Amino acid sequence: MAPMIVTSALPYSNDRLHLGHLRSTYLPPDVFVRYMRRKGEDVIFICATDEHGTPIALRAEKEHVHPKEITDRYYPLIKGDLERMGCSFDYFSRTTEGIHYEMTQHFFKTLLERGYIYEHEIDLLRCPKCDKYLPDRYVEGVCPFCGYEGARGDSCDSCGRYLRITELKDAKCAICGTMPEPSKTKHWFFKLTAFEGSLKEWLGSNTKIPENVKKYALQWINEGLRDWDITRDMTWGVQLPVEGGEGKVVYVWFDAPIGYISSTKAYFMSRGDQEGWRRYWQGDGRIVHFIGKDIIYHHAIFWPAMLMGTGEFNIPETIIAGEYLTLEGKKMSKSRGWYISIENYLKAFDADPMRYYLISVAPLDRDADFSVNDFVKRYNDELADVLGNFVHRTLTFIERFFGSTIPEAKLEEKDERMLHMIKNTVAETAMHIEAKHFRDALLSVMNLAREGNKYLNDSAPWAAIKSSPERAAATLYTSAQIVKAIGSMISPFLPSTSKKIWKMLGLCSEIEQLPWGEASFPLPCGHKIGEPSPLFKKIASQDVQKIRETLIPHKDVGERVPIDEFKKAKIGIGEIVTAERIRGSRDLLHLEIDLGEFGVRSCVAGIAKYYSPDEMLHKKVAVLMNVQPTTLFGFKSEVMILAADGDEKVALLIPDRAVPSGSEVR
Ligand code: B3M
Ligand code: ZN
Repeated sequence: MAPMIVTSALPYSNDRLHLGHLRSTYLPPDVFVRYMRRKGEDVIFICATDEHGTPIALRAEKEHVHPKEITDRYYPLIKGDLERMGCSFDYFSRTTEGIHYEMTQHFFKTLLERGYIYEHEIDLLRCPKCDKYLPDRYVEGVCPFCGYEGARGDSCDSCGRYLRITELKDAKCAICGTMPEPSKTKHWFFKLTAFEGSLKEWLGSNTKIPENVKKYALQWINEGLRDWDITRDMTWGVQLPVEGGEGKVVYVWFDAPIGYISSTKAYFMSRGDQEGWRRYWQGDGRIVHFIGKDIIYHHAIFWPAMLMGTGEFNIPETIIAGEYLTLEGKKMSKSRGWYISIENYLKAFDADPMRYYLISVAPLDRDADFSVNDFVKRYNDELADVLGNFVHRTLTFIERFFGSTIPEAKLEEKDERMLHMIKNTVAETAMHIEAKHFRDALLSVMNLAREGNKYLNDSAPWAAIKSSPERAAATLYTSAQIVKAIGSMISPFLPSTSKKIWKMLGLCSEIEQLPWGEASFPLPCGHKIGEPSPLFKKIASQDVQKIRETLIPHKDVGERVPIDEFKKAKIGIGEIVTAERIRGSRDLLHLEIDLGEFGVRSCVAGIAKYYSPDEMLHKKVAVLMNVQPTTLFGFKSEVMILAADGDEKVALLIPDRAVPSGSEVR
């Protein structure tokens, strides 16, 4: 088949990766590529770190270092984490390589010459206090399309739309918080509108692009495309190869996907081959991108249009976009510490169990959830009990009953049926992987292990060895063939488990070098197996808590308080008897609270943003009664209301059954 390049989205080099990234972007292509290599295809797997853009520049500015210092720090960490998870890139480059600057400038010049890039004066935002233009993430505000409050100057993370900076509502400078002002400046635009027809035709006629990608992309095209401002007022990035472009660089989303090409070129150059990269990007080369669903716009609209515009390169054959992964049912969030980093995961386990979980938990085009309990359950029930146990039982019986030698066998129908099933599974698994249905593929291998276990139980070689040794021999001959097939077919999914099985089977070939179809070639009678040992040690329930703490670290509560100190705080239940806004303050309410025998007390509470005076009235709430009194806006505040601070959602503490005012909380 024609040469194929497979890519994973290029991670920004200012942060380490977590399970969500693995699930959508890095594991699925690795499974695919490992399989394609065994099929003997001319395939390369390329990635790089995406080192430009405002998040990195902004972070550098905040840390008072050069952006390259940050990307130098993260490049080896990101690459190392992915390698330790078994991601088998042929090359992992960086977008700060010279070759990348050249390729990006080549794109810019070519598109300019062909009339797809033009200059235009526009209003951009300038921070009067920082005295500079604010590109992209230097501005935060509200999305004009969906109202999301955390939108940035270039896109909305909530609805996924690409934004123009001046469209953002309630814009603020990300460095100093000042409201920026519009100001005219010259920029370069990519004529995206010229590609509406071709993009639509490509998406409409391509049968390989999955529905989720097609649906979004076509919807956006139908909403109408707009020309795209591809330059920015900053110094960190690829300089414009044109006059008048001083002080500006290309937008990170213009240069990042070009990184796919420049990294391919870097790979071949590193092997002394100047032109090899062209095979994958030109002629009959096939391009397959794996991405997360939040960057469909960039890959299914901007990127193909850029490629079409140059007239030099092929257009992607397909774009696979993995949906989101939640953690224990909740959205992962780096800032809130709610995520599992690859780094932490690898402190507790090898790569394979997570590869297994993330590929088998749900199809790529569905949202999936990771939960520690479910992980442990699948590990124990599926990896240990189904896969591990089948392999272990088969090999230990062969060791014990046949001196570690594959016995001669007189096969009967039920043995033949299993051998037949091997052939079917090899074909079926291949079919699923080629359709990029990795979950189905893995399930079909696991199903063979499950059937193998059943077959072993039904045939009971441990009993037959006495009553009918020929039967035991046939059973173990057949089971050994199943083990071999599984060991071979599992290699794209669980590469190190596959190697272990290979070794226990006494095979010294490099599994990665063997053709896929070899999975169904039988081990010959008389072949000597190696030493069996368990593949997966079961996780005991008393260890689950420790695992959870390694995977999802929690915040420390800080300094501990001796109980006698705490007892000094007198907390009581009081009824709010009056409530009013305090004039001149947006945050404060003045309340009077009936605390029974402790009297009616005056209180100023910073709660006006969350509760209206009417909502407060007659509520019975928890109150710190002996706080040091103070005066605010002329009102005495002698007690303090207690409330839960739930991340923008403040909630009062209300007793769950009626108690008299003044009841103490202990
Ligand atoms: N650097 C990371 C992301 O948005 C971004 C991908 C670039 S792919 C060319 O997920
Ligand atoms: Zn939005």
